[in-house]
Amino acid sequence: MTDRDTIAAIATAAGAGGVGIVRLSGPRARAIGEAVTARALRPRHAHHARFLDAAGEAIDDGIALYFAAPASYTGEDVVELQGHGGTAVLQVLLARCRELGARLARPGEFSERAFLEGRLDLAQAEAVADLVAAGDARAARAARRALDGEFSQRVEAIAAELLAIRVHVEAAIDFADEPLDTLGGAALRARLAATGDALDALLARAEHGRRLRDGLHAVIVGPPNAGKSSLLNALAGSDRAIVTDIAGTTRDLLHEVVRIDGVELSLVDTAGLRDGGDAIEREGMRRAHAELQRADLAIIVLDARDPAGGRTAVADAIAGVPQRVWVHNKADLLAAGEPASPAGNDGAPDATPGASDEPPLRLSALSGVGLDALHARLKALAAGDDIGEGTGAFTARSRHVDTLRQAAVELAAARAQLSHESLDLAAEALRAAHDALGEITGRVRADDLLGHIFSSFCVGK
Ligand SMILES: Nc1nc2c(ncn2[C@@H]2O[C@H](COP(=O)(O)OP(=O)(O)OP(=O)(O)O)[C@@H](O)[C@H]2O)c(=O)[nH]1
Ligand SMILES: [Mg+2]
Repeated sequence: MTDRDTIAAIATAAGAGGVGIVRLSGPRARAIGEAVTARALRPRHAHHARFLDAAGEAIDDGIALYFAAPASYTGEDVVELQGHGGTAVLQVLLARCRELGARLARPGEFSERAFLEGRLDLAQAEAVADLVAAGDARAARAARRALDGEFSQRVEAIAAELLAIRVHVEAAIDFADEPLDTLGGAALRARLAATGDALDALLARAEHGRRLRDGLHAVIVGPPNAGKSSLLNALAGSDRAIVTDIAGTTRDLLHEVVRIDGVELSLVDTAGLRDGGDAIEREGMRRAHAELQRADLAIIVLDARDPAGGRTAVADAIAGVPQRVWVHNKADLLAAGEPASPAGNDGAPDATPGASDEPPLRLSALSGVGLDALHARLKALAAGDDIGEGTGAFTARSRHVDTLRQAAVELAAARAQLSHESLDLAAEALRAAHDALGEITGRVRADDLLGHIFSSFCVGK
């Protein structure tokens, strides 16, 4: 890539630090590094040097490293100047590199070049950003696995299988007079079914990976006055939400990120759901419904003294939410030993949604009694006990989940077409599924995808 320019950026975080790094990549990286240090740079050798300005005055002194293409992060010539980690000194050093012909790198441009040079595929490059941004050790481990290619390899394995199936189907089209079964149709269908299963399994793991990356998105819902805002405050450990005894206090959505033993959870408090209310309250309820559409988890808060009463108000709203935790709040108001509601009505929620949910947790947001059990349940859900650490969880993004889903839809279509002997349509659906998988690793590139992905990176990465 001789027409590429040379980019430079401060690679370390802003602010004072022990060490600060200016990183260069591109055809002139070595020449610029040698001009700054006034010495020849050997590949993979630590040179102690003074970093000089145009007048030959020392800006700083430190270590210069040179990685010759293609054995570098970007696959191009890379130079790292490691000096003292002060904002001003690094800015001066960076300015000197620009004087010598380097251009300021855009966010993510080093990783973008690594992708373009074939050092990383797209999912791996995204994992670099996810590793940098990981908020807890689990997310960091999972991003590391994605960066190591665990996710990409699985995607590519399914893509390779699809390619083989496509070849078979395309070949069969040329023998359109023959029924497919004389051309190995049964084996082909079985192979397609197995690939579909593998894709579904990968989709489930990618879903899990997306939760690891983004944290579980939990929405607190329930009838007015049940104590939703009180529960948000109790989980957040601070008075974030306004709490009053007036039904209809909360009108807007309130977002709060909480950590439970290092596991991240994004919580949203919502307006109580009921019939009627004024215009503002109705808008609040509309927002609550909309937020539930993208929730991983609904935390349904009911008054322990009358849980059945509130349940119907929320039944429709939570129907599409994948997971639910039922909370019977205000347990402190129950007389000692009193069942939470008339006998027989306090077991697992009876409404159709959630028939398989765990039994409700009885607690008091006010006193904190019973919160431990809720913490434990939320932590288990956020950590995704369904897929244990041992099986090698990896991070994934919504983009990956959506694309895998799209591939699964196309694959299902291909299976249906194949059973109707519509080989042309089956081939078309298979191609679409194959292309969708290619978008994950970047083998197939949508035009604006790269810019969109890399612009969210840090500068210098
Ligand atoms: N005794 C008792 N009172 C509680 C408990 N939780 C909340 N409350 C009280 O119940 C009232 C309503 O609490 P909120 O947290 O505002 O209820 P909400 O569900 O957010 O209500 P809306 O925003 O109006 O939908 C307040 O007076 C709280 O102090 C609890 O566990 N025990
Ligand atoms: Mg409220």
